[in-house]
Amino acid sequence: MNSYAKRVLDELIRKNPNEPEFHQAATEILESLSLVIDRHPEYEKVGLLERLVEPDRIIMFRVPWVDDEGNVHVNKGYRVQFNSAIGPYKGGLRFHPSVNLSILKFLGFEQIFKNSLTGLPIGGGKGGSDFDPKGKSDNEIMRFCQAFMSEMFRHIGANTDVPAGDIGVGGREIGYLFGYYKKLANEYTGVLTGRGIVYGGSLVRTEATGYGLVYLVDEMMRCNGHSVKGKKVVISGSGNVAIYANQKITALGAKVVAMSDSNGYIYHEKGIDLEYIKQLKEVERKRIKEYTVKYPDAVYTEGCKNIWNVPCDIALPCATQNELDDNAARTLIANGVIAVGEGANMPTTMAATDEFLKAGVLFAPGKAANAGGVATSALEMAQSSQRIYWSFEEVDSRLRNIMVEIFHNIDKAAKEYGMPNNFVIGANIAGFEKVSQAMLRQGIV
Ligand code: NDP
Ligand code: 2IT
Repeated sequence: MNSYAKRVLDELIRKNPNEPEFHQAATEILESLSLVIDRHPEYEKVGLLERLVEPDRIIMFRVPWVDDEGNVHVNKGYRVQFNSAIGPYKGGLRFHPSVNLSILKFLGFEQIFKNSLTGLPIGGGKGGSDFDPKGKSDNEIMRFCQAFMSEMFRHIGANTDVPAGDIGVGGREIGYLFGYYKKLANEYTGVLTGRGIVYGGSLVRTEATGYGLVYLVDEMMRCNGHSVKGKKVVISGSGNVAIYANQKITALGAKVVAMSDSNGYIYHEKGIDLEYIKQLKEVERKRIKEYTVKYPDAVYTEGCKNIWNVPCDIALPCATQNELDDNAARTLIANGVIAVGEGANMPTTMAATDEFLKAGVLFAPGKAANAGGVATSALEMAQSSQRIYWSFEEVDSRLRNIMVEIFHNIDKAAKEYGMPNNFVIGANIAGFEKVSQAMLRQGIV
């Protein structure tokens, strides 16, 4: 690693102990950027990396709310405003009991480079809460969202910071959050994305991350002499990203044979019935285990990590960070996997990523592969500012073009730096380019 990058990483680890996910994301990115830093000694003179790894600000707050029985609960709320060099802070909100500062800093840091890769003017941020939406009534969800927004509203704005969804935050939550923001701020602006179509949202935003993932994987495979058509696919997760990745890759002629939730996974040799998954997960909010009630020929296995034992040509991890380790990677490789596309953020451990790269598996890293969600959020912002709506076809075709362009940009960067087909390095370098230039020109801020 370049000595300046190494010093910044060592300092980061020393100053931010107990943040393993943030260390992991920073290590991968700073290692990749070493190649660029070697060519640009001027970055060190202006402390560019020190400023890049330190968030602009972190907002932490108490979220008190009352459940249906009248009991008072207190959760932690966060917004990490990481970098605004190329646009207002932009990134999702995650509601999950595992949420802590380390996870939100890793997500916010990744978001800077992802958002830059989209080619659109958006900075990097992330937020959320350790609140667990599972098993809560709609009224409890609404009260929690209102309590969360009653603090967050003073820190966000259509030109300042524009949150969206992530794990545990979908259309229902965005609706409650937006309603309360509007009431507190007394303004109707595009302050959140992922809004419902009837109150200012964009068509395709719901499908965007999953569709975008498949557009990028399809292009990566095509450029390397393969096709998605006829391939066997395993997708982890059964949330927003997983569902629409399944829908698009199935439409392109592939067969999805396994999906999961945090309890376990289902294997259905005939191909997963996605409409039934949508009914179970989006409408009834049930466990994936229930799939076997309608399809007794499908097999349910307890424990989500073992989903990677299912042989496949394409693996799409779409659940959460570090869900695919080096053991799983070796199993997938032994079973002949051709391509891996990260729908989730950092689902593959560093050791697993190394296994894929060593084996010559086509590996699309999350900050490129799942950028379709935030890219379509930026298209939602553009429509909101102009107070117009684009058709489904218009947004979908822009999304597809953006994903194809991202693939070619990361491919080009990888080649330029002598690392062909290493899209991890390609994505980190291509994402850094615009942000670093913007930071240089804006002075020491
Ligand atoms: P959802 O909440 O809609 O779905 C999450 C899915 O992942 C569920 O099936 C959930 O299972 C599973 N899951 C969550 N946590 C864990 C865990 N600790 N172990 C195993 N499985 C888990 O979230 P999304 O689909 O929106 O997000 C999935 C991933 O994609 C995340 O990494 C997110 O950051 C990333 N992403 C999302 C984007 C978006 O636009 N939504 C954009 C880009 C990336 P269960 O129901 O049991 O909890
Ligand atoms: O990780 C991500 O890119 C998201 N959760 C989507 C963020 C957004 O602002 O649409």
